[in-house]
Amino acid sequence: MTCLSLDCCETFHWNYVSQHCTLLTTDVWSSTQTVTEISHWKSYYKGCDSGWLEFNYHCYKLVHGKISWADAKLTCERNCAYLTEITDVEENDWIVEAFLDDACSTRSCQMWCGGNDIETEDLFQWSNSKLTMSFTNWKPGQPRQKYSEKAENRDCVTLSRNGQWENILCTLSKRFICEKH
Ligand SMILES: [Ca+2]
Ligand SMILES: [Ca+2]
Repeated sequence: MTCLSLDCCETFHWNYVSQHCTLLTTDVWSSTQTVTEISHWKSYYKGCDSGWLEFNYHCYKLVHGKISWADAKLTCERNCAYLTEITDVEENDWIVEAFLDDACSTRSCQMWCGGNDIETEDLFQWSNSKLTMSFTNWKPGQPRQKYSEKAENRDCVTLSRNGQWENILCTLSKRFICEKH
């Protein structure tokens, strides 16, 4: 089915009489293939593309090229995804275990996530949803540095191997994690 080969397709309707499908972008999720069946339509959840790992109906991918936060954001968007938004401790722990534990050889290794205070200094939000952070896991002393003028220049958030977050210069080059759905 062509729906399955479309990168941005999340869920779709398949009419098994007329043999055509319609893309959906609803938030109706199921880990099983068939969600509902109404008249001649069946709804499907596509699941994660190969190379992406699934957690709580979201798909994640570590991208290894080290680039700036803005370029990382753009790269995720080109894959119909966004820089990962970490909304609770379970998601934070899972990302560390799934990606950083293996990919990091040093304790100081860190990767971009979607957190930033680019729009308003000291107001940290997620780039895709624009939501203000509720759950946070800052490294002690973060997100403000000892000298406030330093904090003003540091607007982008990384996740470190130990699970803690750090607010650093957005122009630094880091690997990053994209999230979908
Ligand atoms: Ca998330
Ligand atoms: Ca800042």
